[in-house]
Amino acid sequence: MTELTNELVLRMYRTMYTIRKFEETVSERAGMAMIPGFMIHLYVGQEAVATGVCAALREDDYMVSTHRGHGHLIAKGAAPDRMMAELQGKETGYCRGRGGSMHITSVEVGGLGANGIVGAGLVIAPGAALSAKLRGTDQVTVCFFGDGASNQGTFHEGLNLASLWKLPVVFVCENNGYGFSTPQDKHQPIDRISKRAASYDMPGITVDGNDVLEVYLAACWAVERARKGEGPTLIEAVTLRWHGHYEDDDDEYRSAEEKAEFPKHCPIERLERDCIERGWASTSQLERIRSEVDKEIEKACEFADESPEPSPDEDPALIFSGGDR
Ligand SMILES: Cc1ncc(C[n+]2csc(CCOP(=O)(O)OP(=O)(O)O)c2C)c(N)n1
Ligand SMILES: [Mg+2]
Repeated sequence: MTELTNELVLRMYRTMYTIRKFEETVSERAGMAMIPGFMIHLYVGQEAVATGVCAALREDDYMVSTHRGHGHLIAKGAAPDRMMAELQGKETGYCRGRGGSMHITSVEVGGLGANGIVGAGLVIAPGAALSAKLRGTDQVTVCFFGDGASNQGTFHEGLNLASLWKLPVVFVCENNGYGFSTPQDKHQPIDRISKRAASYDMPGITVDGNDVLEVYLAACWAVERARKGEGPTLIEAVTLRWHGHYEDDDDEYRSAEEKAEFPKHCPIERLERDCIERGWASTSQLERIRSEVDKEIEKACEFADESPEPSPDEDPALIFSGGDR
């Protein structure tokens, strides 16, 4: 699983670029009022975290997401066309247009839901892991959450119980340095969130969240521990959120100088450099992947645009029960 083959590295490159392209397209479409809902939180800049972590998972493993969840779901295997349709509120979307950006879910790929409640996933993930344990499967649950969420009471509840019961969870804190407009040093007294693992008697590690290979290797280690019944791990992935907290955020709490630094840490360009330097892929191979993805996202937009709106007459109870009440 841990072995870095050319095929795996290129798959991760494709995933990161797909997330970037999807999110940039969503940003454009949000600007054109094509995405209903009042807050769209984008994952641009953080692609290496979801990609590296989900590459370490099996298809039947679970993943619990956040309000910034598009990248998580794509990395877990969701199709961009059904995702775009969901964000545009169309009947062909993953939740038939009723979930939208902040509640998009695809159980078929192991996604247990994006969530508008900060920190909610920290108590959902141990539940999913407990279910796997009781059913005697070796499925692992990954729980993504932010630095802001690490101050919620659910952080304590989730990590405490998961450790006590040795549940197969990998807690992945995406430390992008901000909880909305509040910088990390104004919302918690520590620098490294991974330090908190010690009080739950679980391993805590900090990785460079802009380096997909480092994220992947750490995730493989944590997933393997969880699968073997050795319990949870806390991984802190230090990363950067390039866009505002949400698409209409004026983002004035960050200086122009600070924002100008972001592209220098681009996880996609970083992997491109690694690929060339280590001979994993040529420039033209990478270009081909990018143009294939560009076409895929174009098609996803066409699919979403041409899909029907949900009918307001339909019984909501039928929708939420999957139609077989
Ligand atoms: C329980 C709860 N409190 C507050 C909010 C409002 N809110 C939405 S996102 C957010 C910041 C979350 O920061 P972080 O966990 O670091 O995630 P990031 O947005 O940086 O990805 C806040 C306070 C909320 N949605 N839910
Ligand atoms: Mg944050």
